[in-house]
Amino acid sequence: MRHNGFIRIILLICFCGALSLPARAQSVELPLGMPAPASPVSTGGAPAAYRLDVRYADGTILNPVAGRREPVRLRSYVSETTDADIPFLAPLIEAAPGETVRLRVTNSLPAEDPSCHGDHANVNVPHCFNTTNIHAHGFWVSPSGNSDNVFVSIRPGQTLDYEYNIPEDHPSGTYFYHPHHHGSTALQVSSGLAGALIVRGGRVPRLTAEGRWVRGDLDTLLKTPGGDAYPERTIVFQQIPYACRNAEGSIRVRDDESWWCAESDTGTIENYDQFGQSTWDRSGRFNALNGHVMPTFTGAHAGRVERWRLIHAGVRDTVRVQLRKLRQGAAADLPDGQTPEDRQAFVDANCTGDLVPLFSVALDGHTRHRVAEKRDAFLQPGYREDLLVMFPEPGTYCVIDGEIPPEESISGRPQERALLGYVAVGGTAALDPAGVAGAIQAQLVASAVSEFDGAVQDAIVRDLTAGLALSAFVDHADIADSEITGKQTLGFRYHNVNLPPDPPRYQHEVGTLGLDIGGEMILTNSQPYDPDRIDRVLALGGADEWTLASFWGGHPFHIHINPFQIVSIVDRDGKDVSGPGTGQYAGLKGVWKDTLFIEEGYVFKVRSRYRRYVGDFVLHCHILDHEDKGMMQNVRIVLPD
Ligand SMILES: [Cu+2]
Repeated sequence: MRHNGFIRIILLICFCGALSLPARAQSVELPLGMPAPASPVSTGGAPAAYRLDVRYADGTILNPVAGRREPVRLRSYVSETTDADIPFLAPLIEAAPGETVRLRVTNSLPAEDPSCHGDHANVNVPHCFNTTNIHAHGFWVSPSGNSDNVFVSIRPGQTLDYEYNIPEDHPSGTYFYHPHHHGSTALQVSSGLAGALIVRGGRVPRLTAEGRWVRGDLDTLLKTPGGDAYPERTIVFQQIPYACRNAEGSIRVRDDESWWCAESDTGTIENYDQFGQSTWDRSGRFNALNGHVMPTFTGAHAGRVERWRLIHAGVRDTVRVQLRKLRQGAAADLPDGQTPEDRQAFVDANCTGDLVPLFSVALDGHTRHRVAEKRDAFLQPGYREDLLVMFPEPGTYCVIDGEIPPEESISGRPQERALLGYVAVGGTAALDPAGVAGAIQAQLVASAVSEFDGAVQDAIVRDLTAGLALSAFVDHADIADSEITGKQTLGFRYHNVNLPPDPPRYQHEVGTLGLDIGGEMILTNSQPYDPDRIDRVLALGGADEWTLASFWGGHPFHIHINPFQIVSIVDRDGKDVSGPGTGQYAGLKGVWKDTLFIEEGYVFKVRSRYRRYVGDFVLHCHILDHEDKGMMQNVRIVLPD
């Protein structure tokens, strides 16, 4: 949010008392950079399961501007390993292809749920905030029964045992879980009900007699010559828009509409007035990384490859991860400036090193065709990205949320550069930053030589030497023109359905695409969600080409169960921006994903094949309050005929 100087002076005069600025807040050290793993427990004669208790829990979240940790009371997944200080970070769950993952989810939220009373004739008005369920985001499993079925309602006092039968041929990779009960999804996910879900695979790639790949898991390559997995950091990004309310129940706001909490307040998320286009900016909250605002990740060594698994588990901010070394002599302070511009000035003054190159190996859990060297990881809500990171020399590095132009951000507003945290890097290596790519390549080749034999080793080394190709590890075969059996079109919009002087009431819709008489693309059949309507019937065994567009604002498209392969992304000037280059879509051509930001005015083509699973599931916008308000469709996969 942009303030002029006058407003800033007023702010300082009016709110110094309320803010009570003490000494600079300290950064929390996170030695491993992983959420605590859940531990499976016996469930009374039944097979072991991970227990997740959905309940209110008290914790604190650092607000560097207020100079203190602010108390919060949020709906949380509580398990045996929950850290009492940060209960809103759900435990990490790991699984393997061929395994059955069991989650015993108990809803211990209060039965008395005022949001569930009254007339809910309109299902697209948020409601029933204490009713829940679970979605395994990105999992290729059955959408029915007690598998990845988002039509289930777990009401207060109820328990459901989920079972995900992960097929033998499920890709290994980075996924996440969160509630998906229409009407309360955004409120619950934003409260911290989201956790990392990692599938680890040990399938070694093989070559057929004809010289074709039987693909293996990238995990089998990302090992040191000693056979240990590269050191890992799994970083869950959360945006928890807690608010404090006055006696009348309104959010405490300053004259400029920014939010504040009194020292005796406890922040909560109890209403959809905490979600909206400008609310994240006005909230003054900060991204939490594994439950902590601006933590310092430790344990890194210069010249050593790490695997970072980034998970965007928030709903209201676009995050553009960049790494730069902290200026020599600067302290790793937490910026506590009153405005985003003040805090950006801190980043610009202190995080002055060159951008550390990042090497992207997977998106949304799916291994890329080749390693992509880049300078930022652009994370929209629901995205995951796996990176190889090598710090060229020891020292402290800033983790930065880079500047974002309005059309590329889900808020539709410009975002200033912000500090997300630090990494403390030890060791003695001193690489020229331009030499990092060569060092990563050498490490991967050494890993291949150590892990694989014979013709497989030769082919993988050849691949890595030729532009870091990963052909032996790509999970899905490309969808060729000849495989396409049909077409789907989809458009998002929201629009004001009340005329002045009524307050704006926005209707959130999904439709199909058509052409007007002038040949311009238009939205057709656009409607808000109807739980009783099946919007699309798809044939098992088929493969469709989808054309996607947005007609007001940008919206992250997410579809459950089957991922899609990106064919082209054409900008407003008619240029395909999914090839090599810079920007959030660079290098996406041919990549598999399950969530994709549909920027307004662009045309997206993706392909998806419908394999193995029949049943009903959903597609929707991953700005989850848009989903709760109707930007969702029911999809059914049936046997042909
Ligand atoms: Cu949306």
